[in-house]
Amino acid sequence: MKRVFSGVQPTGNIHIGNYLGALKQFVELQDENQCIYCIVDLHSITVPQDPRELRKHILDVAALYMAVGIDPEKSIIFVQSDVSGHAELSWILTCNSYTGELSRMTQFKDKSKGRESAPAGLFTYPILMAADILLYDSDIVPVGNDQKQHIELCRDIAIRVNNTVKKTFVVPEGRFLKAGARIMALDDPSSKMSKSAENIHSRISLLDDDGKIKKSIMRATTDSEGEIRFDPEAKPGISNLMNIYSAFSGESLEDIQTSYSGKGYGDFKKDLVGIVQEAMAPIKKNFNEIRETQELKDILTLGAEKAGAIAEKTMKRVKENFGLGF
Ligand code: ATP
Ligand code: LTN
Repeated sequence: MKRVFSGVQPTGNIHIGNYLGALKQFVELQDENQCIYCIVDLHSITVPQDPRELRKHILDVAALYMAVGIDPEKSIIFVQSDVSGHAELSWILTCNSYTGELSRMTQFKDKSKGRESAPAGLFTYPILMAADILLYDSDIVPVGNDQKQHIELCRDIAIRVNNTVKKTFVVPEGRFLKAGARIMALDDPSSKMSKSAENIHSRISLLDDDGKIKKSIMRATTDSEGEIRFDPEAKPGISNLMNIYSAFSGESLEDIQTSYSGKGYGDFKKDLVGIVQEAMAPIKKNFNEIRETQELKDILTLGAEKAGAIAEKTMKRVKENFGLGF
């Protein structure tokens, strides 16, 4: 059995980009692997958070994990700050990382753009992510395309430690889905769909009601050509919508193109509204059933115990290999 690890930040409303890029894979992988899914609250404080909102979002993500189909009987679900090994290993890896490689991370460059000085946590964020992954001897890391560079860095750090200190870490691999790996903003197909964008119609959150889903899709940016054809370069708006259609329906892009030949964007969008509404309905129902229960907190407590036991073993090995302690 392979070990799978991934995480989502509790920073806002999880959207269909997060779902199609990451969460959908989490569910698919859990039958044949040992899966560990984390709510990465330590990552979220790289930017200022309101403490009350943060606590709320942590439970929201936990409930959404379960609402999309992650089964706590099969997978471990836990909160990052509940296992101290993440922060501990992160420091050890920081001492084996270089400012040069961190400076090349495009996410850091984007998030620190225009600032004279950026929070140090934003800079070292990928090291904490590497610690998350390496702490569990993970083989596979399911994520969206935007995390490719971070996974590469994690591999580089693992290989470096294995070569220069002692063979300590499993070198993991990223896993990316074809159709959902990079869902773009509905109002601006040149930037990725994001939790933090100001315009709420740029994204569809998993808990949006049917009216909001309809509004966001019907006003999504397309082009003046009116032809439903997959061409991300020339027609990024409709291509993004086709990707979403394909990821939710399971139909190939070619089949979608054929079945909508001669039809207009209005018809296509109306059908997409139905598909997305139908996919979101059970998620919302499941979420509402679990979100306010004690069971949810119990699952996180048990998850932290299970994750903590694995992490402890790794930390013992790491400390021994580095000569830390006595
Ligand atoms: P956002 O930018 O929306 O705030 P994020 O990338 O900062 O999200 P997370 O919430 O931790 O951070 O992302 C969780 C998972 O969702 C990651 O695997 C990430 O790659 C994936 N993901 C985020 N946005 C998209 C997107 N637009 N398309 C596909 N996958 C995405
Ligand atoms: N950086 C990731 C979230 C994340 C993660 C991880 C993903 C933190 N630690 C470990 C996979 C494995 C993001 O999506 N922004």
